[in-house]
Amino acid sequence: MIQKLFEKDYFLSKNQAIVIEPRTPQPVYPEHTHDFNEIVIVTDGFGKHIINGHLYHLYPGMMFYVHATDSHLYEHVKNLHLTNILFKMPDKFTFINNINTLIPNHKNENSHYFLDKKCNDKIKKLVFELNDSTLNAPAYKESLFLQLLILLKENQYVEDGSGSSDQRVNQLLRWLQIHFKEQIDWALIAEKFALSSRTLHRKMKSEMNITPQRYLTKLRLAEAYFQLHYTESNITTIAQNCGFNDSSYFSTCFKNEFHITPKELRDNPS
Ligand code: RM4
Ligand code: NI
Repeated sequence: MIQKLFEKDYFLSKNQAIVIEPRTPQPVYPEHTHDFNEIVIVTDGFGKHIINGHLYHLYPGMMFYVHATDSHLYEHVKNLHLTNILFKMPDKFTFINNINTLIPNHKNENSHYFLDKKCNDKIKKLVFELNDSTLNAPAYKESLFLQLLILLKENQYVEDGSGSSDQRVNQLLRWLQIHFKEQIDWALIAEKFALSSRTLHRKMKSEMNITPQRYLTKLRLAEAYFQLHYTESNITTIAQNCGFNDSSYFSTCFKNEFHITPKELRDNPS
């Protein structure tokens, strides 16, 4: 039975349409739906977010929208810090309407975005004021929320290979989150996002202290761990599913990453 969360447990009054729930950290949290919506900003750490059956790896600087009826959960969290912005259904807002036009209405693929770092301070400030209980007038809160929605919308990356090179690196990372199971040709991918291989390498090293190939391997291994744990597929199939052609190479990488072999994990799920 999927748990359902109710607004009466999170919102103080009928007039309150928005509430900030910091999750520092966000623990593992089981699958649930809501009668309210969420905007989630990842401020620190890592984790897996599974929403409507789709897996997303969370990294600092990402954000996503959760519609009330989406069902989602958090897994494999590692110091995951989230700012959770809960908001009621649009008809419960008094002063602003049509907020739906500022929120993507997709169900899965494009619900996760990277945010441009340059708007971090503005977001922080708006979240802080939204959370300030000395300024409780609904009109004021709604106006802050409206500003936040616009700011988020304007600073999300789309995968069109445009923008600054930092933005394009972020687009590429997001693309990889979706396509990591496929065979990756780095030269082609770099070209797709208008980056030279050297720039890609240098930016990832300096920003994340990781090489592109290592990052790809991490995405694949995290998925493999998940499949070993939660599916019945055999190890060779899982290796292939996750983009590894050679299952003994897969086992070596897996062991390096998790200090346990795929077989040990399968035989001994903890
Ligand atoms: C949980 C988790 C859920 C959210 C509730 C309000 O810790 O973040 O996603 O719906 O809080
Ligand atoms: Ni939720």
